[in-house]
Amino acid sequence: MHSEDPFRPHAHDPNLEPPAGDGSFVLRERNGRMQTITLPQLKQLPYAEVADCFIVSTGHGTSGPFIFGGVSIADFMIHFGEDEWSELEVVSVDGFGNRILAAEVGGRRKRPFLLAYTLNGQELSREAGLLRLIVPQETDDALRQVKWIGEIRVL
Ligand SMILES: Nc1nc2c(c(=O)[nH]1)N[C@H]1C(S)=C(S)[C@@H](COP(=O)(O)O)O[C@H]1N2
Ligand SMILES: [Mo]
Repeated sequence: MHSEDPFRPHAHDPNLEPPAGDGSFVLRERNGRMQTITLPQLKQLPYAEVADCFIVSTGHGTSGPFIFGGVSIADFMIHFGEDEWSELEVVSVDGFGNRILAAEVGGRRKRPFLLAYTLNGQELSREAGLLRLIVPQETDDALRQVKWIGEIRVL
């Protein structure tokens, strides 16, 4: 992990050596409690798909359209009993991160923010991030599309 602020990435180069891991991550709750959540656990939660997603990079072009599938951030937070959160930090194991505000994911969204573990109906490969934050609305520099999620902090 590098030492820069994960919320202010300095480089847009793709990570050519995907970090180790099996897709599990740590949820740090508002009360400070930590729990490890595995991909099989996530697969028990309601599944949602969002089509026509693009990964838009200033540095290396646009890819897509993709259908990403997984659990919506809203369902995930409800399931884990965190109903009074205001902000999440989603941080990858390679030190890349993004913040999500509750107001962005509230209500019933047609194109929900996802903890995605499928791409076009197949499991996400390690190269593609294993478990990845998908923000369908982001169409500029892909800084919100966090691959290899390692920790989610509830604030
Ligand atoms: N964990 C992690 N996620 C990341 C990055 C990264 O370096 N590490 N780079 C971001 C940037 S800048 C881009 S352009 C996209 C690239 O996604 P792709 O590999 O699907 O093209 O991933 C985003 N998510
Ligand atoms: Mo990027």
